[in-house]
Amino acid sequence: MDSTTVEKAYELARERYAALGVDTDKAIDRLAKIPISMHCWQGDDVGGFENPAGLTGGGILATGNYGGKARTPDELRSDARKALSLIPGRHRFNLHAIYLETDGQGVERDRIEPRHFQGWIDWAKANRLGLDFNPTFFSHPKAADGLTLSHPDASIRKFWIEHAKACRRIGEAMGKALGTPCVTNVWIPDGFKDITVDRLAPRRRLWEALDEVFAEPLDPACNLDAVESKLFGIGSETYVVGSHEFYLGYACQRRKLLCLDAGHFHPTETIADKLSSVMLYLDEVLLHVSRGIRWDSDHVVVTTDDLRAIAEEIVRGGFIERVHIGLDFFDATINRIAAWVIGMRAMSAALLAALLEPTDQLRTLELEGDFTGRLATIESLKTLPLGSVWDYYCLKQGVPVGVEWLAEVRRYEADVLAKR
Ligand code: RNT
Ligand code: ZN
Repeated sequence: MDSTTVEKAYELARERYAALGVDTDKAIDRLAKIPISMHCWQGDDVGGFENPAGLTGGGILATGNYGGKARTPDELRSDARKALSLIPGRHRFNLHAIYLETDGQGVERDRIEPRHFQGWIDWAKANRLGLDFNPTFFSHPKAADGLTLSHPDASIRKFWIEHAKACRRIGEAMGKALGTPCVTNVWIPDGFKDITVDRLAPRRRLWEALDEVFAEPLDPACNLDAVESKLFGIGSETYVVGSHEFYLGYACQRRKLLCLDAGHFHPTETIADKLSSVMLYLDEVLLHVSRGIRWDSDHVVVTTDDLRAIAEEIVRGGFIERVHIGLDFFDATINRIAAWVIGMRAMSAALLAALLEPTDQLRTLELEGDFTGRLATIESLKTLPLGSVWDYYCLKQGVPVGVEWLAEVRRYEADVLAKR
């Protein structure tokens, strides 16, 4: 797209929004400062580098066999860099413990150290990225029962507690090295497939295990702890130990970040509505922006009403500084770099749409009880020239406009991915 066309369209859009009292220049400046944490696991179907066989032992499942997935840390870094070069803004990268680098040595998960992530830290520093982190409680023989931190066997619990403690220290090291706090997020797959008699004991065990995990105080300037709930999983359809109520209570009681994953609730339940409630009780939250389809919680993020609503709630509530936005999906049926670009760009564009809303005007209508005016105005906003502002933002950020980024992904696919 030639830049004059983009600029001309932007000038008109700017006037259109100005008439509603919205400053488009301000909106794009604000947007440029909102980091989104791009998850490493879209790049290799949650395989990691611990085990050459990739994903084992259940707990999480990626479907599809699209060619060219990253097989080594260097390949994953190269793919992620390619994706980030096509996404406007300055972002973060979100790692799982299984993405460690050990020079071929087997290192058990309760023994991992910051040095196993030095390659990632150096890469993040060179690329001016913040890092976020996750202990990996799946794809492991000690998770084969479908239970980890809530396992009735104390020695298995202990193993996972030590893993989580090691991960917090790694998160701390990442945050310290990069000068921006690492959000270390705990998600466990624990649950039961069928009718569960004692729903209390596993939760009590999880509660106690978490207290051990978090016993060591860490500087919040380096590491922030988050806990993530889920409604059900494949193989844990009847009972999930770490339910929403469980972690909401835990996060409030222990002052942790609550992680809300968009795919982890009933299909008509949206995390957008939860923000204004949980933010009354919590200092900060983590979002796993995802897209649930039937039983799958992890389709590539695209522009849906739900995504728009999440962004609106973040902006309307004044929560930009208190909400850590991360993506969480994995689709192995399409080009993995494209999946990243599509999701990251959709999240950014949704934030832009929210920043361009004449919220005060809508609030006034609502306060005055003019619900007719509220609905009519909201509807009219939907056809405003958001795309012209978005294109201009991409141009200013030096990334391709429209779907032009896809040509670059295809080039990379032919030159690099096809040779793997
Ligand atoms: C699983 C959770 C979790 C994972 C990642 C890989 O249902 O959403 O966040 O997707 O940790
Ligand atoms: Zn998640």
